[in-house]
Amino acid sequence: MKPNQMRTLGVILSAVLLMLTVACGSSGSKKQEPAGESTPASTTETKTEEGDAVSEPKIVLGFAQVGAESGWRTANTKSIQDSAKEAGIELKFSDAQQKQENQIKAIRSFIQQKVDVIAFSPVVESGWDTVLKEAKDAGIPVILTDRSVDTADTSLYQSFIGSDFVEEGRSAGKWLVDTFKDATEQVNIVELEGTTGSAPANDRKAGFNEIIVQNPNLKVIASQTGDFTRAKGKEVMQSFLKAHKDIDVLYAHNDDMALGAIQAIEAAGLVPGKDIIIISVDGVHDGFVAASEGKINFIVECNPLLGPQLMQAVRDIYEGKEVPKRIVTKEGVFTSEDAKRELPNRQY
Ligand code: GYE
Repeated sequence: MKPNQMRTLGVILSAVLLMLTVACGSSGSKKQEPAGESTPASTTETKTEEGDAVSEPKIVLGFAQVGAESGWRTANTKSIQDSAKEAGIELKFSDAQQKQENQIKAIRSFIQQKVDVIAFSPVVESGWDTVLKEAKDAGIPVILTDRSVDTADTSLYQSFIGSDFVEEGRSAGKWLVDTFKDATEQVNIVELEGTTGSAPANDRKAGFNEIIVQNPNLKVIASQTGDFTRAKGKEVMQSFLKAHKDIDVLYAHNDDMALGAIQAIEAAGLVPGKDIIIISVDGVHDGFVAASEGKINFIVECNPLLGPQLMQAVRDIYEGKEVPKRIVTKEGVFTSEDAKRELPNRQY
């Protein structure tokens, strides 16, 4: 039999089996439950030792992404899509456009579709208990990626894979304390915060503040959200520049806001990286370019390539293996000099 005839036969056999399963009213094991939605697209064709083609059910992962607000997010989405493909996992992907209500809707729809595993990067920290309980009651395991949730009941998720944002804030603060260790006058800092209520905004602020108190000259004179976007970063920096004539340092919770702010600083006739020292977090390509040009003085890396670790955890959970409750991503820090050297090696 030719391979395509074989495939057709496989599909027909699957359909017959499916009808039988439905007719018998079998609810069976977890893998049989979503049978009503099984299509040839959700099976992987493998060959037995004799060379016969057999269809295996594919793991179905529902992923509710935050949005497409930054270069970091674009790299993160690509990593998840590429690794799902590589791992042979069927990905149902939803983009919440930075809105919690959209993420909740997406998670509810994944529950209805009876996906095998749900993963998401919560746009804000609080307000997840109800929908997570719905997933738990439906027997669908949940993995948090990138950002965590604020809940007293940690049984609502299996694992959290992502960076330590408090540590990132501390790294930014340490570099600043060191850079201004000989300052004799007040150093005026403005802060562009990430999305209000999000874990990286809360934690990067907290970690930074925890460290800069070591030097009483370091003072945050203004702090406002730029929602992790370039456009907002530019807009808020413009208003900072209007309100304060003596800004020494900008601390931006991500590269995109720093890049927007750089446009505002240049438009005001100032030199980014010299007249105003700039620190940001992420280390995406455009941030690295700005750092290698001396416009950003210090970048704390936050690795967006979480896809491979996520797919591994999805598979492990599906197969009933134990996964660590917390998986921390490894990352570094870069000065302008480091950025110049490292730029050709960056993957995103
Ligand atoms: O730093 C920012 C993105 O959650 C770590 O979200 C992520 C942050 C990242 O929009 O650029």
